Amino acid sequence: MHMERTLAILKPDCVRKGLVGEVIRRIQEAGFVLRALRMQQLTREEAEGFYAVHKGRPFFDELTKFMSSGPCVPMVLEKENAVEDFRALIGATDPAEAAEGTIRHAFADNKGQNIVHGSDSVANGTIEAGYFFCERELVANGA
Ligand code: FUP
Repeated sequence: MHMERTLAILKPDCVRKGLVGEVIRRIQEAGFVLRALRMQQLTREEAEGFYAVHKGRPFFDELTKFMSSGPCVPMVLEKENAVEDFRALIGATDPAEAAEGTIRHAFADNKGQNIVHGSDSVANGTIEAGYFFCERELVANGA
């Protein structure tokens, strides 16, 4: 069995809507193990750094303003096939296109404010986890 890690972020809209517990419940119910988690408000610069691949895109300003607008909850999740399975659990970027039963379909308002982030590849999962957590913050036996 090959364990994989992904970086998830419960975005500021998730926190504002009081959905942190409900979304974590769904994540754990789907078999993901929490290896690290904290609440943190990103500065605008940190949000720009995290989303640097989208720099120059028309939605970049709105996205980084939103992501720094309140506390978020970054977390490192572990599971077999974590990256792909987590993206299936959260659904398409645009909640209007997200499948029924997914987290974004249930809770997201629009493509910009879509409740949760999930890494899009194993390589990016490692890079993104490192953006938020150092190795000693990852617990050996998560929940
Ligand atoms: P995802 O991998 O599903 O988070 O989506 P992307 O990496 O394509 O986009 C990252 C974030 O940019 C999204 F969560 C929201 C924002 N975005 C927009 O606001 N408008 C778009 O057209 C595309 C993305």
